[in-house]
Amino acid sequence: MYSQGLIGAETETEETAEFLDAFQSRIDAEEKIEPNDPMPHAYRKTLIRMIGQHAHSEIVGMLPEGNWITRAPSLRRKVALLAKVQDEGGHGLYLYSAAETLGVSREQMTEELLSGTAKYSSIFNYPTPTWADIGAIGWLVDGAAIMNQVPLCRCSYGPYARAMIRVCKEESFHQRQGYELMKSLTEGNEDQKAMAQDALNRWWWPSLMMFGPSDTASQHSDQSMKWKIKRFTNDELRQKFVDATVPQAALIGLTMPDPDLTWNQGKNNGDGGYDFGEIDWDEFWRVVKGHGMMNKDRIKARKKAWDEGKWVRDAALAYAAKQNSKAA
Ligand code: FAQ
Repeated sequence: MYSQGLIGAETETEETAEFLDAFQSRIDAEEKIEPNDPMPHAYRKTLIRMIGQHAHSEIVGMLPEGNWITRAPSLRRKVALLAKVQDEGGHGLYLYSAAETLGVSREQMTEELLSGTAKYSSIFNYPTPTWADIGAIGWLVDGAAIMNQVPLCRCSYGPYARAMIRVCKEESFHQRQGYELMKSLTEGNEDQKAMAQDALNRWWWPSLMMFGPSDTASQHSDQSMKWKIKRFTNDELRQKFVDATVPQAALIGLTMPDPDLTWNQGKNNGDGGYDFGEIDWDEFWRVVKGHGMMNKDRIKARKKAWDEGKWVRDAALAYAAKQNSKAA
């Protein structure tokens, strides 16, 4: 049972076969499920897990790029980077709000992130040692995020679907600024070109891992597809991302760090697509389980921000309590 008193807080609904069938019929009819609608406990739980992890990813995802705000090479780049990082913070806030409609509190979600019981995207556990990493994140990480999130605009849960519409518009701008940054580097001197290639080499495989385990290993995909939370499987989205991104690299003269990458006309029902090399799943699970290069730093930074923000939360609550007592 999640905290009562919040919008959408779970009430005891007996999950008879009739209730579950009626719920599935609404999903099949493409009706949106709204916070106060009855829903199976497992549907609510899946959404809290997924939206919560998504929110944490946006907030933790501010850190790798935030690392470069003070060192952006021009005012134009600094303004764009500042705006982008701020957008990611905004996405986190919409998503925490969307999760709260399911009856979980933001404090509870944050505690789960800080204690390691809630996950966030593996991608944000890689370091950003060079300026080209900012281009690679925009181009590849935001590019992968868009591929994953555009279908989420049609998610069966209304508040998540609606939050995704604005998020995707902003991610699209982020992707373009990243690609434009990479393009500028590839048009620069040999060192700048090498810096762009090195960033692509380091970010390519982790970007493919963002889509999650392969379909045979994914625990939640089948049920989430049935509930129309997910519209495509992890492998389907990963393939779409590879097919869209490989020509973009070629266009700016960069080489994908995958010797097994080959065009296969037989893929995608004859429309063609790329075969690509084996993902290092050991690395993926290591990072997901907290043993990536930056996991400890990321959680430490979030804990510091949470602890140092306590007085603000206390002051806001005290102010709200005072206003309420005046109104009563
Ligand atoms: N990292 O059964 P599945 C962004 C976990 S936002 C860590 O396939 P599911 C914006 C998964 O949670 C990026 N853990 O799970 C930005 C599950 O564990 P659990 C985030 C991962 O949910 C850009 C287990 O593995 N996007 O980048 C990962 O059906 C630039 C089994 O997996 C979202 O969250 C991973 N990569 O599919 C910000 C989008 N993959 O929970 C700043 C919404 C899987 O049972 C800068 N989420 N796991 O303990 C989704 O679409 C899905 O949740 C997936 C995973 C596709 C991520």
